[in-house]
Parts: sequence; structure tokens; C-alpha cells
Amino acid sequence: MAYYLGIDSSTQSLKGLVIDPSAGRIVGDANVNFKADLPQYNCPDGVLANADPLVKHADPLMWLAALDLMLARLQKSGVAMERVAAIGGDGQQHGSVYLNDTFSNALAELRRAALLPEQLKGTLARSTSPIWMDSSTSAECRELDGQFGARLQTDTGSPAIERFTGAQIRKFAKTEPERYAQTARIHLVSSFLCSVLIGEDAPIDSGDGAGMNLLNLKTGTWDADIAAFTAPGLLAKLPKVANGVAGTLHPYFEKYGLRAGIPVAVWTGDNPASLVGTGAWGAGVAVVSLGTSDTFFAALDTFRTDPEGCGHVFGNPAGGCMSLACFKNGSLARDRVRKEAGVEWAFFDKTAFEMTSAGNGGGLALPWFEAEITPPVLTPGLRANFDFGAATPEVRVRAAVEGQALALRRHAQWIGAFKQIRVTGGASKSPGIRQTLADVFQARVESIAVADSAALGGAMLAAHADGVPLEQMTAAFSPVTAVCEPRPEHAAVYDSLLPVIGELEKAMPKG
Ligand code: XUL
Repeated sequence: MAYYLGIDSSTQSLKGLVIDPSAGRIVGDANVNFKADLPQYNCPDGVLANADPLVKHADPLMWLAALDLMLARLQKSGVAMERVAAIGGDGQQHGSVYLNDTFSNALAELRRAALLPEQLKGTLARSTSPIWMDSSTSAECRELDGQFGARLQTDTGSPAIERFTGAQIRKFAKTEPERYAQTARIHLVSSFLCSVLIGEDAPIDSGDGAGMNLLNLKTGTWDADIAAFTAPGLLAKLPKVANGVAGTLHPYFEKYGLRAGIPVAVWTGDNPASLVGTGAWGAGVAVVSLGTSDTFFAALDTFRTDPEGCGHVFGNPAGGCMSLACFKNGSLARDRVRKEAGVEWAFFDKTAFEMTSAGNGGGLALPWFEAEITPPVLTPGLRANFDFGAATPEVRVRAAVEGQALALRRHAQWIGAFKQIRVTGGASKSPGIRQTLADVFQARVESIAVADSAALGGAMLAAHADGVPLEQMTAAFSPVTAVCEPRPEHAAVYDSLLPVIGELEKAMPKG
């Protein structure tokens, strides 16, 4: 029966996952890690080195190289590529790619004999892409706020935010006007890679498009006034907004055994794709995704925005809207705490939590090694209400894990109170982290079988565009495989620590 391929282009890697919905089986996957597999692009954690800690760019050619390599690996693994009936996918949100007027022709003329980076190198109007980790656009955000005030949040779902594409485009147009003028098309990471697959400009979907401060969620289309103020002539440089099918697969990809002409679904952002892949696309279940960024998201029954201005509203690929709170200091911060404490991951799974007690005697930490997004804090540095450096490894680990969980709870309050939370992403494999989330939120924390819920969501959206019901795939691919029940005896200690984490967010780093 028909197979469907989902591709997830995330911060540190690019993955592919093939599903067979009629059998309810995952039939193949392949992964390209930027650090291990593509060191020549100098983006080991998905980011180019920069003297300014607020500037975070990546090389878009690396994403193309990863697409070639992932498809070659998938074919080599023995998956029946000719059975793939449609492709879907997602990209890390907010990142943008700047193309000149040769992009359309170069896409149409892709030759099987050469690889994507060498064929598309000349189409870049800007050699690097700002990504979601960038916080260098505060001046542009204040200008957008000054011009549009509260309308920015009520119409686009978010106030002006540093990593959002609108502020990034404005900074580029202001600081490099010539290269901006040479830019004929601006794509998101998602729509860029989707364009390459179909050999023509692909649309942007309402899930990822809402991460730009440019899409009016009330009209479902670009907001002409905001676009005009953001940068000169911007509206003409943006692709269409659409959900559903983007186009059909370009013959270039026959070299990987795929059939040219199969439908390619409009790509979305990694969080909206994950909402689908975790089976949380209907109201009532929240998701905590513990990846390079930590995110908390859920489908929204009614459109509402975060009164504190930190959270976002995006389009839900299954219809309606979704909410999201995003924390920059996720897996890279946990890894640094682990390394500095000199422990293995097993310590996060169990040991640290056996050696300490819930609430850590009041000792909390926020491992903000990078400028934080939620709340927006531009001065990096670990915050703690005790002498973190002098503490034992188990106290440090619990302080950071509880600090991150309390911050998630604090900034998810506007989204709703959930009794059921589904977890995904690398760190969700840790029983210690899952139990902490269950106790802090006093909610049942559920794991699902597939770790890469974003790629799964991409594959499900491809199958959905081909007529397969989402309900059928959710039952088959997102069953709950493990549960952590909340322990009511710990509710009071975490309730009392919620204001403490709020105070810690306002503190300056020590040392
Ligand atoms: C969401 C966000 C991050 C990226 C990570 O707003 O910035 O979660 O999507 O890939």
C-alpha cells in the first residue's frame, strides 16, 4: 500500500520518516546530524560562529546538503522509495532564506547529475540565514511596536519578537539595503525546502507563517500595512499563504528512487508538525517538546493571546489555531549542566532525584547560558538562588530540571490548565525529567512511541493531503507507551515555588 515520507529540518539535524498508514507501521527513517555528517558547513549546533552572542545564523546550503544526504541514506536503507505516494515536512520556525531572481529558473532546471548545494548556491541573495535563536533585532521590534502597538499581537498572534521573521527582514533591509534589493523571494526554512522538492516557489502555511509577525490571522493572508512598514516592497517578495498541496515532486528526486509527480504537501513549522505527530491536534491535550528549544503548546479552542506578551498563536495544520511558549535554553543548556556537574545522562533519569527531594530545599536554577526567549532576557548567564557552582551534582541537576519545569508551568498558564500532557523530544526519554514535569504540573505525563513527532507529523500531513484521515493515523502512530502519574504530596511545594521562579527570572546572573 501507499507510503508517506515526512521530513523534519530542525536546528541540529535533518530527519526523514516513512509511514505505511494502511499497516499502521513506520517502514523507514534516516537522519543527518550537522555536527557529525556535515562539518564542512561549520554549524556544529546548527549555528555559525559569530562575535556577537545575539546573532545566530546558519548556512542554508547545509540544509540542502542534508536533504540530499538524508534521501540517499533512506534509499540505501532499503525502503521501497517508489511506494512513497506523497511527501510532507516541516522546518525549524522563523528562520529565513533570501533568494535572488534566478531562484525560480534554477529550481525548474535542477539536474540529477549534480547535488543541490552546487546547483542552488548562486541563487542566494544572502549567504546566511538568521534562525530562531537570533535575538539581535530589539531595535526593529521597538520600531514595529511603536508603529502598530497592540494590533501586532491581536492580528498576528504575537507582539514584535526578536527571532520572528518580520524583525529579521527589517534589520536586513536597513543594514544591507543593496542585498535586500537583490532579494526577489524570502522563504522560511520550511517553504524553502518545499520549493526545492516541487521545483518552484512553494507557499508558506498558516502554522509557520504566523511566526513572522506578518500574517494576519483574522484574514488568513499577509497584512499589507505591516509588510509595507517592515521593509520596502516586502509583499512582492513573500510567497503565497496556503495549506494543503504545494505542488508535485521534481524529477531531480528520481535519483533517490522517488516517483516524480507525486504530491508534496505545504510544509509547516516544527512545532505545528509536532502538534499533529503527537496526536494533540484536537483541544484538551498539551505537549511539552524537549529539544534544542523547549516548547509548550496545545490546540486552542478559541483565539486568545498571552496577556504577558511572551507566548504565540500559530495556525494549527489540522484547522484553527494553536498556542505556544518557547524557551531557548533547552537541550544545549541541559547538556552543559550535565558536563559541568561531571555526570552521565543516567543521573537525570534517576540518580539525582533519588538523592534529593522535591523542591530541592528551595534551591532553583535557570540555566540561561544563551539569551532567553521566555521571558525575553538578553543578558545570558545562569540564574540561581543559591551557590550553584559549589553545590553537589545532584543538587545542581534537580535545581535546573525543576527550574525549567516551573518556568514552563508559569508561562503556560495563559494557555490553560491541563490534566494530560504529552512529551516529545530527546530529553523526554528521561524518566526523572518526565516525573518532575508530572509533579510540577500535577498532570498525567504521557510518552508516545515515536521520538521524532515533527517528522511523523510531516508524514501524517502528506497522507492527510492524499485523503487518509488524521484520526486513523493518530490511533496507529501516536499511542501512549508510558505514563508518569503526578504525586499529589508534591503539589504544595511546587505551588510555593512558582513565585520564586518568577523572582529568579528578574535576577541578574552571578559570577
Ligand atoms: C518556536 C521556536 C523554536 C523553533 C525550534 O517559536 O522558535 O521552537 O521552532 O526549531
